[in-house]
Amino acid sequence: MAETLAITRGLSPAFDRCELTHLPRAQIDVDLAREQHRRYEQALSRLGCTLLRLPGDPDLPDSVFVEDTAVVLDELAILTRPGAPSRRGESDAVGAALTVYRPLARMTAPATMDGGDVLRVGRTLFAGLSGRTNRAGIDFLRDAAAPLGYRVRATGISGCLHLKSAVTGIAADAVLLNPERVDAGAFDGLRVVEVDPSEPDAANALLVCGTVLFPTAYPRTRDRLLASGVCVLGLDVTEIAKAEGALTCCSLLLDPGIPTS
Ligand code: CIR
Repeated sequence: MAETLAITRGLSPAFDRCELTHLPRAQIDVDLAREQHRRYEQALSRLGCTLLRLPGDPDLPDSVFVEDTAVVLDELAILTRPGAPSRRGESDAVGAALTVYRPLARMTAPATMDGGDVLRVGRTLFAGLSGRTNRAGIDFLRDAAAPLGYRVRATGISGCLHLKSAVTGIAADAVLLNPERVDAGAFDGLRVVEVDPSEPDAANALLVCGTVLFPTAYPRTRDRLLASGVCVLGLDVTEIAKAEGALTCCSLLLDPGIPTS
């Protein structure tokens, strides 16, 4: 089986000054958030990932959310230009780590994109048009990825931060989604599991080596996942959720074995 490298980044001491868009600011227990993040990393290791852990940056409150800084394909990594200006300094450290494993392309203005807006299913990249990712960002992604054989599909979302707040992959041929946030019709041909209507934030799950990491806060949707035959591992991420973060945002997963040229 292919090896999986998980790039993560430690929690910034300034984590409680994170960006917030859809949530009111609630007091974050930063020590507990750090412990929850440690358990997340531990779960990735246990599931077979090799961890590459970058240090958190005291000047970059959201730097733990490495997913947003890059879109990693088999052939290329695209360093994004995050939609929130406060996050644009995050890409350099991630780029320095990724350059060992992939050729890099760097997104330039006026394009903006958060990696949380890009969902890969096979050779299709669903790209969320959001408050963080603009049309120019999606065009940049298409220009970089289409010559490599990827199809890029702009996908509308509503009422949430990123595409992956609305839909994530739970198997090679299946997605978990909230139909209030994204049109299920966009995922034609895939098996769709819907979140329980009482758990609108439950669409972010992280598929790692055949197991789905999933927040313990959403038991009804977990039961739907189990009923659909998915193997689920629960994680408590309440403090990370207060920063509008979820499971996919805290890592970049890649096959380190794919050659750089
Ligand atoms: C932000 O607003 O940018 C951070 N507080 C949360 C980013 C979460 N990232 C993700 O879901 N991919």
